[in-house]
Amino acid sequence: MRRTRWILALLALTILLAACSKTAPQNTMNPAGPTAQTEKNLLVLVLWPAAAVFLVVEGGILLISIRFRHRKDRDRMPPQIHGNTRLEIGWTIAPAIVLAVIMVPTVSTIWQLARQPADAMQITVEGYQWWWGFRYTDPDMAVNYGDHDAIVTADVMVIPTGRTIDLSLTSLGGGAHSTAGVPDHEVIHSFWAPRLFGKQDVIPGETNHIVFSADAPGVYWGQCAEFCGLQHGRMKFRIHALDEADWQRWVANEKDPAVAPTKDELAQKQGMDLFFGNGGVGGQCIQCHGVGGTAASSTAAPNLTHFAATTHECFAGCDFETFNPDGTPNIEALKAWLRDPNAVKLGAKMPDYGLTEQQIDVLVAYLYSLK
Ligand code: HEC
Ligand SMILES: [Cu+2]
Repeated sequence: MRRTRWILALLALTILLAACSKTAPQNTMNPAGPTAQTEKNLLVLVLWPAAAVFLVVEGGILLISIRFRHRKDRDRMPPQIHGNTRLEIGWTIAPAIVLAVIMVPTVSTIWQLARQPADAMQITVEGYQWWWGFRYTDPDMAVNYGDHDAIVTADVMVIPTGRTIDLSLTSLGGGAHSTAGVPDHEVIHSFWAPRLFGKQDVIPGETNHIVFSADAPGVYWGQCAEFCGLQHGRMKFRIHALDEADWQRWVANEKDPAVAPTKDELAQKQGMDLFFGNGGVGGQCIQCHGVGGTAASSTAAPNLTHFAATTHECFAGCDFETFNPDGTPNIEALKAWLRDPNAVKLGAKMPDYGLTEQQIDVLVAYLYSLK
């Protein structure tokens, strides 16, 4: 009995102390932009009345159960009261008033957050099983090659600090698994970066919106918040807010096509040949992956045009770091991914191609040349 009590107390303490984590990149209580701030204000506003109600109700239960508990010298039943009109009217009206008052800031916040300013920057967020894609659809974000399509990234959404951004959220099929033109794996996700904005559902065939901005440069973490299958828990992303100069540099780089390796960069060149199936070997990669400025234009999997750009910190649903802490390529992580995606992320919609170590080496060299 004593032991159980100790174990329970320790468990409770562990849960409590977990709340003290210093590295809490997904802390709603630490907003980093106006949308998250507005949502937090409302949360806190409702929290206090809720806390008061909690104390009164739970305190009342505790008080009554202690005060009227069974004692040896007492009759089994204390006197029973039935029906008290004044009390009943009271506890019906009081909560109604509390709810009516709370409704005023709640409804006005809903309207406020639903506003879509005309001058906001437009980014389409695409939810796949199990990674996020980002499409920059403003005319001035078109790439400067081919058909001048939008800049597309995966895993990390890069934004300019202080600019209002209007996200259009859609759910799309993962992998090249469309059957007779009907995409598979279109499921409901939810987009959530707690320090920047609250959750919003991502529904096939619908377009939901989040309007937000980031106050300061930095990296803000987020993840899928609606169960969407096996790897839902590892469907993460990051939002990287850059200052104006870095943002301009990033945009200029993203607008350029992927740089093709020269003859002298032998490993990279061999990797590229394998990727595209030049010379008859390989070529599976381009069934799903797009590389800007080349014949690879599929949108079924993460776009790899600037896979090795420094802002592309993480890959495959941000499960793996693209770079080591010292900034060098995280070659081991990418090798493990190419050896067998399902071994490191069970269920991933990228098959194992039984690549040899030599093939993996040259593919890694090619992918890390895509800056
Ligand atoms: C059948 C479609 C398909 C094919 C073919 C395919 N991939 Fe993938 N690939 C995916 C999907 C889907 C993901 C994302 C999976 C996830 O995160 O759950 C992915 C992720 C990746 C990533 C991480 C990208 C990022 O930025 O997150 C790399 C790198 C990659 N694949 C390389 C390759 C290479 C190299 C080949 C050829 C050997 C290849 N892929 C063939 C579907 C495919
Ligand atoms: Cu999801």
